[in-house]
Amino acid sequence: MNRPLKIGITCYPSLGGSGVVATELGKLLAEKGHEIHFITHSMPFRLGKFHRNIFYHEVEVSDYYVFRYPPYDLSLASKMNQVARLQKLDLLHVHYAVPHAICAILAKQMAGDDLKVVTTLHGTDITVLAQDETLKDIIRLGIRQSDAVTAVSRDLIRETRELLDIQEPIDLTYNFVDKRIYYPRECRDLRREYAEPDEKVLMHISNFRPVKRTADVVDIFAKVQATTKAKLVLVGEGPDLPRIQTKIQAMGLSHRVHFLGKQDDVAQVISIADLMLLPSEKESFGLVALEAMACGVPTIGSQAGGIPELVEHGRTGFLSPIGDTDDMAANALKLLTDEKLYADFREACLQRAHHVFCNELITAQYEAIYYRVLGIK
Ligand code: GMT
Repeated sequence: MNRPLKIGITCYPSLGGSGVVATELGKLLAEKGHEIHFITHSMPFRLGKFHRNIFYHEVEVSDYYVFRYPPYDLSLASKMNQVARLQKLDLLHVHYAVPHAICAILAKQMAGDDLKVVTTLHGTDITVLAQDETLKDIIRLGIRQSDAVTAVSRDLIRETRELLDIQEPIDLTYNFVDKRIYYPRECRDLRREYAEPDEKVLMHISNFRPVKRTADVVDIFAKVQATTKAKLVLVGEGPDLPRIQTKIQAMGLSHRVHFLGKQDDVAQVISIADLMLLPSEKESFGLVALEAMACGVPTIGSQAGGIPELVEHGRTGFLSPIGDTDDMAANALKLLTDEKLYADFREACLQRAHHVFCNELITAQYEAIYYRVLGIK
């Protein structure tokens, strides 16, 4: 084995799939003997208990009275530089291009060229922010100046090239699940709290932002429950949630829907589901569909972004054009009413999640990238 590395990781610690992937990656790298330094504005929410080899450095932002806007980006860059020098970091691995890649580039300018920068693109940093003319050039700079750039799907690589005219290589590193955490859990008691034994459970987990098309989730469910006894379990919070609650009430479906709010241990919750719904408008990967897959739960979703790279249509789920809730509901019913078909899909889900998107494989890909940028053979 090559020598253990000292790696600084920056991510959005309290938010979404990118924070989850960055934190889980840090934990796995630490288990393999690398020294991991999280440099973030608060403790990453999935970090949990004490881990040997993992350190947390909080970014404090100056609130000096002349600043109209506290300069978080500059404080982060300074902290990255400080930690890099004091801890003799080999590299900074930043998740999300803005502002993290730019801050890392600044830190590298302060710390010296030996400090390498690896940037992972997760989706909205490109698919939404790179369309904003005020941010486009700075995102392009962050990508071009990084020593390596990775993206979580082929589709995201394609979109990055198209939107930002990037010619430099971008490594494909799919997201992963830790199979020690995501597997079909025994959940009979928990399931009984949400559904009768003869009812199917459809689930949606997200940040309830417009790109998730949560109104489609409700429409799919409404069509499914018209012919099959079913419950809908909604997990997460976000700006569209109140609108969705109103819609559910107006459709007379309140007694069939459970709102669980934000949950940390989604592995436990997912295991009660028969189907995961992911009808997004944009989705560079769709981590939740992978988490579901690893628990043996097929996804009914849209063909957006990177979802087709993850969910094999007709094997581990069914994908339809964005907004086609009739087709999505028909696919859901096809699976829910055919026990043999469902069992085949479930088995295919477990195989695919544990073999194609497993933690060992993807962690090793990241390690190979680190050694490559450091020139270690
Ligand atoms: O889903 C979100 O909007 C949150 C966002 C994030 O920054 O965590 O998710 C993005 O990164 C995830 C992890 O790589 C991907 O699984 C999501 O598909 C991606 N979201 C979008 O592309 C909309």
